[in-house]
Amino acid sequence: MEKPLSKNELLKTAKPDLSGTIRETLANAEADRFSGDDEQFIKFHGIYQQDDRDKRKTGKEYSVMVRTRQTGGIVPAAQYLVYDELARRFANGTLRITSRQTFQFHGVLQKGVGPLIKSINEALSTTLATCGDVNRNVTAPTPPPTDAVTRAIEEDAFAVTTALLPTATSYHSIWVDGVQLDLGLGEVVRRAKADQANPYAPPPAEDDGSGAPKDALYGKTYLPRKFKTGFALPPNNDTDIFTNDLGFVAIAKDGALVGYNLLAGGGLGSSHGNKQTFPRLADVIGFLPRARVAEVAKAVIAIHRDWGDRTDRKHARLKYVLEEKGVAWFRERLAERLGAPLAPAQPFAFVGQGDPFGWFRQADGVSYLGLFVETGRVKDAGDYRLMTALREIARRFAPTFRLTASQNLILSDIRDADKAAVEQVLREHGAASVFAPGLVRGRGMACPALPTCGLSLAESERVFPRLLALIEEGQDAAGVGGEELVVRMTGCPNGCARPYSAEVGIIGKAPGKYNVLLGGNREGTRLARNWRESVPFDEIPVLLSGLLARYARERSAGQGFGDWTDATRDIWETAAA
Ligand code: SRM
Ligand code: SF4
Repeated sequence: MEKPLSKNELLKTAKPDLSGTIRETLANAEADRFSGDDEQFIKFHGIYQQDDRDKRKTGKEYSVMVRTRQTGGIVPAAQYLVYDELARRFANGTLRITSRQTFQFHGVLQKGVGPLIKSINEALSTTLATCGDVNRNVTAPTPPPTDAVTRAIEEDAFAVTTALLPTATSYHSIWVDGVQLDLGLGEVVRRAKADQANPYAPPPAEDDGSGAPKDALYGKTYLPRKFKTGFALPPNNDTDIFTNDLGFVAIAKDGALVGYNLLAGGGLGSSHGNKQTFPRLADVIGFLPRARVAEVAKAVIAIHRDWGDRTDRKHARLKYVLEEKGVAWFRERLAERLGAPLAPAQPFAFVGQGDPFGWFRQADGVSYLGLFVETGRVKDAGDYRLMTALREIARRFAPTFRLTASQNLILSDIRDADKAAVEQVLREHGAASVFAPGLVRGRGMACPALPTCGLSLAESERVFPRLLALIEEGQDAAGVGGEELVVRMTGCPNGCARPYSAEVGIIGKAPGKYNVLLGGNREGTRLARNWRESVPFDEIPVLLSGLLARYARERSAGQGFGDWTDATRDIWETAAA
């Protein structure tokens, strides 16, 4: 007997324009939240219904999280200034850089969501399809382009973004068209616009004569599940490319970008105790010339659309299609859509991942500055006033903001003559810690978890700085202080900060308890695996200190901690005992 479609499939079928009853809820001055079904529709509009989990004992306080789209993490200074204003006016006063190079606004009350989204569009971005069963933000290497190859990758990332945007006609009619706003943001928004077109304008809906608008790529029921696309330029795997559903690894020759190796079928989410769900790294499928990048991206999306599991959302990602049907099958389906098979993949190698910190030359007389942003949270807290400092820098020096896939920030296009003044602004605002975080804090990532994430089982962002400080102490005691160590933490096994591709992954199991994963590598090309389960938070640094001491004694020259743990047999035998 055929399995029934999942509830979300029925919702999409009933309302392919994804409008639900969002309009009605917005018009109801009494409503403090979106209804059950609308909680699914609003995701396609870049919105998640949340409540403050710290306050649940005294009743639910509803708000939403809103996610923007920033291809390759690029945010012009004028757009940043709009976001900064919106965060303070409508959200919780912070901006959260995400692990996919976007910004999230947390704590937005029902009344603020309309003005917030309208203003994001006015500032030439969008929240369309940053969540939901569609292609999400397209990631790309963060450093600003410095040559023909890096410029071409940036162009292609935007081309793929445009090619994969859904039509979703209700988005613009609900949030943008005809919505009158006077937020007093006039000058800020005018500068963001500067008569340019929005790079995230969706494609026109196809008219199939039935009267109902149809999306040429996504059809009426979109994809079976979320879909993630990224670009990487070896040797730095800063976008963690193997964890994407669709990855393009740039292949350059003689200073020119000749094309991409196609990767497909990566994804990390899993559920505790459900063996049908698991993290998976993408397979290398073949090589394509640069000119075909958008066409190939659409073909891969179409395979997910047509073959992904629409009966079980926990089994609906493209990774399960690849796992079950195999790479040869996938190559055949792709060849059918493209008219011919792809050429064999070209050799490539990653040697590491992570962001640059400090000053780097970009062009004659122009530099960029890599900044460490602890757990991606741009905020003012006590003497640390990063949010105010970045506002002043945006106003005075107008750099391009570039959000990294490790939740950090690059400010590019800074004139050499302004370097000292930019640095001074950060120091005067108590943010000197942004310059040289070291190779543990600078490589670390944690997901938001409590109090905003409805799925979290344990703390993450709020306890991560303490955990890393203790791990650094363990490194110092072992005599390996200052060495690179990629530690990532999440409040549940969904893996939003990609702990499965870290050297040390810490994954929430229950309040105060975590699974500890070891054996991933710095290049992000090997998955970490479960080492110990349900470890109390305070015991994690103690256990790791013991391992670090052994690592310092036993490692071979140049061997990273992840490689050493992967190869050290008795660690895994003890774990199994
Ligand atoms: Fe994620 C769901 C936050 C990157 C896998 N993710 C969520 C939600 C929206 C919770 C929810 O559904 O109610 C989280 C909102 C928390 C909050 O309060 O902000 C959330 N995910 C995040 C962010 C903000 C984490 C961060 O520390 O930066 C990242 C936003 C990225 C963006 O800008 O688009 C984020 N999420 C990821 C990644 C990493 C990546 O894409 O590189 C993953 C693992 C890769 C993957 O997709 O397999 C990831 N998030 C998930 C999953 C598991 C999906 C699965 O296949 O099982 C969920 C749950 C779901 O979809 O049902 C989820
Ligand atoms: Fe929430 Fe889990 Fe994602 Fe963390 S990993 S943000 S707890 S869904």
